[in-house]
Amino acid sequence: GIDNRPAHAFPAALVAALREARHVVLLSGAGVSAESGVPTFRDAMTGLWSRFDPAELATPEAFERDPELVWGWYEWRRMRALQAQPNPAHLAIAGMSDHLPQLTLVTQNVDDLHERAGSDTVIHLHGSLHQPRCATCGRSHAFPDEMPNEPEGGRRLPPPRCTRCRGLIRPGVVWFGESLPEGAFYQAQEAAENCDLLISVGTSSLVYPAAGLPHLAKAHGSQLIQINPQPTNLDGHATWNVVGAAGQILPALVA
Ligand code: BV8
Ligand code: ZN
Repeated sequence: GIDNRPAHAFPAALVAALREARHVVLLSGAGVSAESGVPTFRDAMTGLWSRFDPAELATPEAFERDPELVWGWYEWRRMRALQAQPNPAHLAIAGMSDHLPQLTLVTQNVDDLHERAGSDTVIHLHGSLHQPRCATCGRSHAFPDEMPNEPEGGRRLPPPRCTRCRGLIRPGVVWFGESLPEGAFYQAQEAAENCDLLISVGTSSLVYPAAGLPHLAKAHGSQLIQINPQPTNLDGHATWNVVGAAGQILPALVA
């Protein structure tokens, strides 16, 4: 018959840990959306954007100083996310909640590909490209249906104005120096403290306080699986490092 063993042979102890886990936390980063064609955060500076440092643009100061440049960058990223489709990693994660006693999905990503893959409860630690709001009064803003006119080469785009107070509309993401949505981060911490397995997928583990969650889980006795094609700061802390792409590894892991 056809050999239907997963392409990737995982350590038996890892497979057992996943099978026996009561509560799994999965922490996803931009690497999970990479195979959907959404540039990872540190690769989001391709083409004309490459002359900018993402950490420079993803700040309230940058928006204050040049709202049209920052809005143009986010509209380009939103357009890329709208054009993208969930990949096998997102689909495998959506399927995990069906056969695990408890899965808490925590993402650093600002796209909605987990939701579009069928994950129904997604904790967004860094907000969303799809929930813009007024920078002055906080009122949420509805995007027009049609695709953003892609600022092909990173053209400046004037942000829309709030219909209530005429303030500038800003992206619904958490910028560097801004605090994370309290409820989301509290829920993520709770889950990390109570899980018995945390799977960190597709993140460079550089941005805090999100990057602290795997350490918090370990400090509370959880085991830690990292899935990433590259080495990260988490390597020395993971119980298992699975080197590979999320879209290859996750479907094999949950097969
Ligand atoms: C806060 C939204 C204070 C915007 C983002 C010095 C030391 C420590 C901390 C700090 C410091 N100086 C400043 C800080 C704090 C700062 C921080 O951590 N800075 C870092 C850079 C040092 N943190 C903050 O400012 C946070 N806020 O601390 O507030 C405060 C406290 C109390 C009260 C008030 C204020 C806010 C952080 C949130 C910033 N916003 N995103 C936007 O997206 O534009 S973070 C940004 O980076 C991304 O959104 C993403 O969420 C995050 C992490 O990126 P990754 O997801 O890891 O993506 P990356 O590209 O880095 O890596 C991709 C990985 O995937 C790679 O490892 C790659 O190998 C892998 N990969 C590639 N392909 C695949 C793959 N993996 C699997 N499969 C594949 N196919
Ligand atoms: Zn307003």
